[in-house]
Amino acid sequence: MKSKAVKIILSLFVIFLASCEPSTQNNSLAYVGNGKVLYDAKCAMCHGDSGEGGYSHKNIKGIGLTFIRLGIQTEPDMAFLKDLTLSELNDIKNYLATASGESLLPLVADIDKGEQQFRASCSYCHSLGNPPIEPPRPGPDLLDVTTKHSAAWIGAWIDNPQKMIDAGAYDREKLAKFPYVMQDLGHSAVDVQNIVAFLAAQIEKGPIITSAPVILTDEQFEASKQDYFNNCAGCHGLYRTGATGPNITELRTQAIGTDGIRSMVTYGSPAGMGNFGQAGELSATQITNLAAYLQLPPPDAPPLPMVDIQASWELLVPVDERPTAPQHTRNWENYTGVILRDAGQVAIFDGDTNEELVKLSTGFAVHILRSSWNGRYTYVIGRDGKVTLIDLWTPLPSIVANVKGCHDARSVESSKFKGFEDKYLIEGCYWPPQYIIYDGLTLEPIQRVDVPMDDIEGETLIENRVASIIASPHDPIWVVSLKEAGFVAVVDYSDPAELDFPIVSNIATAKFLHDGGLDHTGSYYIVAANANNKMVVVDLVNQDLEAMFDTGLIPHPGRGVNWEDPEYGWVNATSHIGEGKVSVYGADPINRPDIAWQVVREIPLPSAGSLFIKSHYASPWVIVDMATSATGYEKDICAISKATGTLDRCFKVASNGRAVHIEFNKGGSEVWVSDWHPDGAVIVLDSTTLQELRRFVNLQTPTGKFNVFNTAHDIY
Ligand code: DHE
Repeated sequence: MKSKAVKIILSLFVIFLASCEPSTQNNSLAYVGNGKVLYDAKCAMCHGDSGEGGYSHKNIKGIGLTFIRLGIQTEPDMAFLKDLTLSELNDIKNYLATASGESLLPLVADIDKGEQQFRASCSYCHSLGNPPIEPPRPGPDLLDVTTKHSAAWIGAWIDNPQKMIDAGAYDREKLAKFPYVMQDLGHSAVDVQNIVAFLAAQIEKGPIITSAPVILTDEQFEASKQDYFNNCAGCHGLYRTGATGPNITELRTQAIGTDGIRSMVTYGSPAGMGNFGQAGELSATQITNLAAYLQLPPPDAPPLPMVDIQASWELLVPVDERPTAPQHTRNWENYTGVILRDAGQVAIFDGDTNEELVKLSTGFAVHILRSSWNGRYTYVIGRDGKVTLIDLWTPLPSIVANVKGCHDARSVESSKFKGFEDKYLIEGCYWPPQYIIYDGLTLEPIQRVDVPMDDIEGETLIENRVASIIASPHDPIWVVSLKEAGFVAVVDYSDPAELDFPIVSNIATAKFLHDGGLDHTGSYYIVAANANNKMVVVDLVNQDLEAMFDTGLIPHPGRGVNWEDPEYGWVNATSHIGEGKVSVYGADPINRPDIAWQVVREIPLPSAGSLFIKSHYASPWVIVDMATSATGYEKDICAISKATGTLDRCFKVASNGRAVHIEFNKGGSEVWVSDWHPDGAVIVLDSTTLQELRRFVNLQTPTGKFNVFNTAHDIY
């Protein structure tokens, strides 16, 4: 009875609206064209490409203006269209009168398949009536979502979140409450429809019960341990307490649940987590096993005592058998070492002749290269803690020594202060919590030092990783970032008689220190405390904390970048993993104290997921990657104009994989970018026009690139 009355009122309303229809209804092609543009932008997500039904299952081809207006008045999910003018609605109507196309969506959805899809792809970000977790899931609970929105709207949102936001179909105030916009996971329309049907059916059943973890055999446990070490430990810690990524100790992973872990590892997140499943880096079985492994307590990690480090040392060419001058006429200062990560190799290119000179086998999953003080030697550090010493003066670059001081490592640096050039080398370990000092020319182990296990708040740590290390140009010291502790340790190498290479002071800064480099004068070490969204500035002259300031979500500068901004003088900058933004900050406390260590420009990027930013004084551009973008920009780089401080352009450079890490040639006329893929390449661009000059192909997983001169002289 009640519904009949409603229908009568609606009919009267329709008649009323019809009487208000504009008298002129233009059917010309121009109007149809405009109508199509409007329809595509505002309506196609719910009603299908040509009004054939889409997720709404209502064929609206040939619909009258009156009914369009009625829908806007009565359907809450269409209310966002109320700002369209009558003439715009008329254009849409005219387009729908001509549109053709058939719906491919089945009328009946498969709820069971929808449940599988929900578990596999939605269940980290969204609970379904389950208790909240800490830190909270990034998206809302969805148990009652189908009572708040129509199936058409939910389908359209899952299928195309960005288009829905652009259309104004998602309430912006509500959207701002979430840390990031849901990514398009690439579901087919049928999958989307199934998920929506599952959500509607679940209301009656109540909270979803998460899948139980699989029981791992000893072999599977060991394989998952290795998968965790290779793919996860760097960000989450060997003991999983979190750093660049969040805490994933077993209490939290059990609360996230098997489905949630699987969905996160498969699809990643716009906040920086890699999409290991989607990218084909881990198989579905590996991910399922990893989800079980992560819900068990972490196994204890082994020590690496000095006796084992000494046993690993190999001196292949003693110093007195090495050349005293280059044994070739090449411009070795313009060599560039390219890391071939998964091959465990470094390829060395002659930047003058564009020849690949050698591929040398080094440590597993090689991480970075550092140059000796004048560049003659290259030090290579593998994630397996193996340090390799390469001599560039032999006819072709060759390995002269190697040693392993850690089970897991990311950084190495030689002594560079006058009088100590390359006398010593420090290797910082992710595990065990120690650093090792070697003879800089032979890699003979000299000293192993445990790092302190207290953080800046006085808490005792189970893991304290050595992150970036820089040799100060002002004193015989290295500054060493202690990640979990939040201290920048000062290691003195001036007292070789004692051979104990102690930490002489611990500068309290912020926890989760990661990567950093020098300012343009070499007087400040600027490092990201990335999980704290801060940059930390250490004064190398006074050896104390100069400043700390917020930039954005998970700053990740690499060694950073410095240039002279026309308005703000010398500046430095960082991009971010967690948001699409470059923060430029004043870095000249002498001439511009008013803005020193303050963010002066925030330059939006089209995507989060940036890992590196770099320039060269000879280039007009600051170049930034978005290598871990989960929103389709992982193959692109962006160029920021130094002259205007604005984003000039972003463009695709990588063909097969992710565009990652930027390096310039010695003179700064070329930019080198890696296409990070098993069938990868290094793409070389003109550093002014940004046109492609050449590419070095057939490179397995190229990542970091280090020009000898630029690395030795901190040009970035
Ligand atoms: Fe790196 C620098 C740690 C992932 C390529 N990386 C650094 C530094 C640290 C670090 C501490 C600074 C060293 C220094 O300057 O002394 N990196 C870590 C991690 O913990 C993390 C997040 C996860 C992991 O498992 O290792 C990680 N890094 C990566 C990658 O996935 C990259 C892109 C490719 C790879 O090696 O797997 C990568 N990191 C690099 C590169 C640098 C680097 C190329 C040096 C940048 C420079 O220009 O100096």
